[in-house]
Amino acid sequence: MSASEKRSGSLHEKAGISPPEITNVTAIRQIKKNRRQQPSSSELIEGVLLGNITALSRAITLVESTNQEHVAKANEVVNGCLPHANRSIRIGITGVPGVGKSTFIETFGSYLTHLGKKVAVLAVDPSSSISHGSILGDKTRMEELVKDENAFIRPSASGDTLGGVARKTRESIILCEAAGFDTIVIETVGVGQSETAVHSMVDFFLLLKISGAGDELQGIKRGIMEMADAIVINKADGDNIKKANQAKLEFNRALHLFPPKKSNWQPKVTTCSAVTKDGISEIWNTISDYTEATTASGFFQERRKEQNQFWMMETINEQLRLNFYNQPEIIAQLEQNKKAVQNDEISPFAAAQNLLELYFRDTK
Ligand SMILES: Nc1nc2c(ncn2[C@@H]2O[C@H](COP(=O)(O)OP(=O)(O)OP(=O)(O)O)[C@@H](O)[C@H]2O)c(=O)[nH]1
Ligand SMILES: [Mg+2]
Repeated sequence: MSASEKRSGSLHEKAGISPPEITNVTAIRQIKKNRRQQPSSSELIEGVLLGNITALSRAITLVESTNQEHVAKANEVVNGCLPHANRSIRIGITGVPGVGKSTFIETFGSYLTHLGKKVAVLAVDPSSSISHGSILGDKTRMEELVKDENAFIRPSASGDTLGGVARKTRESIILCEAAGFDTIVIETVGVGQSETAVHSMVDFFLLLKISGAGDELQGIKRGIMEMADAIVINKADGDNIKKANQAKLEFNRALHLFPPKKSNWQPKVTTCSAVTKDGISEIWNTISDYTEATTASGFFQERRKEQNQFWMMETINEQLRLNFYNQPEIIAQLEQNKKAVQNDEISPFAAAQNLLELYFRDTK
C-alpha cells in the first residue's frame, strides 16, 4: 500500500492524492477546534422538552443510529423523555401508492395546525433504504406543512428490517410527544407487513382508498379492513364525487359484516378530497369522537399499555433473531443445512435443531 492510500482519517479521503503534511495538520487542528461538541444526553433531553427542533432532530438521529455508543445514549434520552410523552393522539395512515397519502397529510396536517395543534409526521417504510424515504421525496408535496412551524416532518428511518424501522419510529413518537407535538401522524405504504407494525403503534388507524371501477372490495385485504377505524375515500372531487359516494356505501355495507371491535368503535366510512379540502374537518371530528369514546371506556389507555408490552416482546424477538443469524458458526452452516433440507437429506426439524444447538453451545 502506498502512503497516499493509507487513509487514516476523514481528511485523507481521496486515494491517490496525498495532502501536504503541514496544511493537513493545521487543518485537522482547526477542524477539531471548530467541531461542535456533541450535546450530552441531559442537554438533549432538556432541548427536546423545550420543544427545540434541532434537539429533537438530533435525538431522533441518535435513536436511528446503529452505533453501540449511540444506542446507549439514545436509551437515556428516550427514558428521560418518556414521563413527558403520551399526551397525544397517534394516527396511522395507510393506502396504496398513488392514493394520495402525501397530499392528504399536507391538507390534513395544515388543517390541524390551523386548529392550534402541533403535528409531527413520521413514516414507516422499510423499502426506503433504497428510495431514501417516501416522505423525503415528497417534501415538495408537503410544501405548506414543511414551512409550518407547528409541524415537524421526518422521513422514514432508512433501514434494516421492518422490526428495526418500526422500533425507531416508536421511539421517535415518544421524542416528538415530549417536544410538545400532540398529533402524531405515521404514514405507511399499503404493502407488506408495515401496516400491521404501524397499527400496533397508533391509537387510530385510517385507511385511504380511491373509488375504483365499481367493485370496491376487490383486492383489499381483509386484515386491513379489520384494522381500520376509518376508511376514507379520497379524490372525491369533480367527476369522481358520484363514484366516491357509491364506494362509501359499499364499504359501509362490508364493514357491518365484520365482528364488533374490541374498542366497541364502529368504523366510519367517509369521502374527502385532499385537493379541494372537502371532508377534511369531518375526518378530524371522527377521530375526536373516537378519542372521546375510547378514553371514557378506558380502552384508549389500556391499548397503549398493551402496545408497550407488545413492543418490548418484539424488541426481544428481533434482537434474538439478529443475534442468531449473525453468529459466524450459524452463517457458516446455514446454507448447507438449507440445501440438505431441500434435498430431503435431513428433516427441517432436525436441521433447525442442529443449528440451534450450535448456537446455544456457543452463546452459553
Ligand atoms: N383529484 C385529486 N387528486 C389527488 C387528490 N389527492 C391526491 N391527488 C393526486 O394523486 C397523485 C398521487 O398523490 P400522492 O399524494 O403522491 O399519493 P401517495 O399515496 O402519497 O403516493 P406514494 O407516495 O407513491 O405512495 C398526485 O398527482 C396528487 O396530486 C385528491 O383529493 N383529488
Ligand atoms: Mg407519498
